[in-house]
Order: sequence, then C-alpha cells, then structure tokens
Amino acid sequence: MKKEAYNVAVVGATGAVGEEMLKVLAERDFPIATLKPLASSRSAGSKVEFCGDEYLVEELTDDSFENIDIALFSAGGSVSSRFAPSAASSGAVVIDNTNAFRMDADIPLVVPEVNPHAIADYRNRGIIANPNCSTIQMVVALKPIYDAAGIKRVVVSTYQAVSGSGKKAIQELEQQVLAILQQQELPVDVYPHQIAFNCLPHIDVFLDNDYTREEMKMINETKKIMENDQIMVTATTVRVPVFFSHSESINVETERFISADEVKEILERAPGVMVVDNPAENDYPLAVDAAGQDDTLVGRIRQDESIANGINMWVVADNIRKGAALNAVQIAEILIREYL
Ligand code: NAP
Ligand code: 12T
Repeated sequence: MKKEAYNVAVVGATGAVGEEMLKVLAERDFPIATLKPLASSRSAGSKVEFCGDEYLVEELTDDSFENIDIALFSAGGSVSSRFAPSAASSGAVVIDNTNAFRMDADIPLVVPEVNPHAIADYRNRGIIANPNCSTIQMVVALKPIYDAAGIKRVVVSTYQAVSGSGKKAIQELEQQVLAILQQQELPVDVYPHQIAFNCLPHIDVFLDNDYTREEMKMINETKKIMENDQIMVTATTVRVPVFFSHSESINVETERFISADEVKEILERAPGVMVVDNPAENDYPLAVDAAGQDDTLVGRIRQDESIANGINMWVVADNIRKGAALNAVQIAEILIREYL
C-alpha cells in the first residue's frame, strides 16, 4: 500500500544545501510524516526551521536511519561514503548530493528533465546520486538540443558562485569585500587566493591531467546522464565573486544543422528552462535574477559562425536550488510517485 507521507532525514541540515532542502521540501508540500535533521556533533542540539516549526538537530550516527524512508545527504563526500550505505541497509532510499557515488556504474545519476527513467536503478544499492551543480544546469539546456540535432562536442567555461563551497565561503567573500573597502588585511582561508574582485580558474582539486576535478565531473557526468559516451566535452571551471547562481558559456557543436531560432523555440518549450534572450532590451540571463528561482535561464543564443553546426549560449541557474536541493527533491517526488 502506498504511504500518504514519508519519514525524511536531511543529513547536513545546517549547511547551505541542507537549509535549502528544508525550504524546497516545505514550498513543494512534500508529504512528510516525520522530519529528522542530522549534522555533526558541532551543531547537534541546535535547531532548524521547517514549515514554521523548530526541529532539533541530531548527531549523525549509524542508528540515525531506523524507520527513515528517504535520506537526503549533503554533508560532504566522506560523510556520504561512510553513512549512505548504512542508511540504505536500514531501508532508506538515499539521494546523495556529493561526489561519492556519482560515477559508480550501478548508481543512477539523475536530472529529472533528462533521464528520470534511471531512478529505477535505485534498487541496485538504495542510492541515487545528484549530479554536480555545474553539470545539472548544463544538461538541462543541452538535452532539448541533443534530441533535436544530436551533439558532437561541447566546450564550456563556468563562472561559479562561492555558495557552491558552503556557508564558510559565503562569509569569506563578505568579509574580504568589507576588508578591502576598509583597507584592512584580508582573511584568506577557504580558497587559496583572494576571491573578492578576482577570478580563480580553480574549483575542487587539481588532478594528474592538470584539469580540476570539477572540470572532470562536468565531462564524465554529462556522458553518463545523457547516456552517450560519444559526446565530447571540455571544460574550464572558474570561481567568481558572486554569492548565488552559476553562469556558463556553452559552445555546442551539433551533429546536424540547427538554427539559433530553432534552438530558441525548442528551449522555450523545454521543461525547467526559461529563455531570457532579447538583446535589443539588454535582456539576458543574470546570476542575480536566477537566484531563488527554479528555472535554468538560457540566453545569448546565437550561431557559432566559425563552424558549420554550432550554437553558443549563456546558461544560468541557482546552484543551491536546481544545482543541489531542488534537483534532489524533484528526484524524491518521482521516487514516491512511481516507485515507493
Ligand atoms: P556547508 O554549508 O559547509 O554545510 C556542511 C553541512 O554538512 C553542515 O550541515 C555540517 O554540519 C554537515 N557536516 C559536516 N561534517 C559532518 C559530519 N562529519 N557528520 C555530519 N554532518 C556533517 O556545505 P554545503 O554547501 O551545504 O555542502 C555540503 C555538501 O553538499 C558538499 O560537501 C558537497 O558534497 C555537496 N554539494 C553538492 C552540490 C552539487 O553540486 N550537487 C553543491 C553544493 C554542495 P555542522 O553544522 O555540524 O558542521
Ligand atoms: N567543490 O558536489 O566548490 O561535487 O563549488 C559541488 C560544488 C564540489 C560537488 C564547489 C565542489 C561539488 C563544489
């Protein structure tokens, strides 16, 4: 028999993503029987707000998941590696926001607008992975183009908000801006360099091939979500002094010709997309407009005149919402509607 409401645990409930999860669950009236906010011993005993009520934060342990139906994890990769399997073996379905399981062949990696059918594979290990924020907004914009004209190659450069690295990074940008304006010494702690009034071509760690792990996530996750290893992707990921929303310059080489006007038309009908593209009115997607919104904004859609079948576009989304919390809750909605 189908349940009317579910017992939901939020791991990392005091973090930037966890707090947004609580907000999105409430806004979308997710059917919750009991809510269990979990975090480390540092904030156990503190309170978080959900639907106007206060909930006590508990310390995450192996015993946290008894009677839990759905566990939303966003407390870092090592926490997920350590605790997601015990949550799954207690009978919860885990929706994991970290890098821990994304590329495991038997774990579904899901963006509801692109590959909702993959959710069925939650049965393999009781875990569904939420992709990286930069990948999610890119594939939301790419999928309708892929369906219409095929995709050979994608060249992407990102302009990523500091909120992607958590609450401490949001504070660091605020403090650096204040320190610079007051001509005081800068606190430089979260990032290896000053982020205020700067751009850092460095997100996550450097790998042996001199790409960053963030860049390799965009390359590998895109192929997995689009279920096509033949799509060539190359990426440069850059941190910019923006609080919320990642922006991406995306160049797509399609298999078959498609005009910029056709791309606009198909994106106007695409789920989760809002076309914002009126150069005459200086209208294009902006990070400050995408912040707090659910849609992925797409604009600056134009032909790449340097090749036969090319499109350029500018894609912006709230990295904490569609890039993390909202995508996870959308997965949970499909899970309860079609599987649990
Ligand atoms: P954050 O603001 O720093 O929050 C971290 C959260 O994790 C806090 O609730 C913290 O609890 C909790 N936590 C840390 N260590 C823990 C432990 N040992 N046991 C239990 N809880 C622990 O970071 P955030 O921005 O919310 O990001 C959290 C994670 O989500 C990231 O590490 C990343 O893996 C993932 N993420 C994914 C995406 C995506 O692309 N889909 C985007 C952003 C983040 P305390 O209050 O007790 O410290
Ligand atoms: N380093 O979920 O710093 O893999 O913006 C997301 C965001 C990792 C992830 C970031 C990161 C992830 C960031």
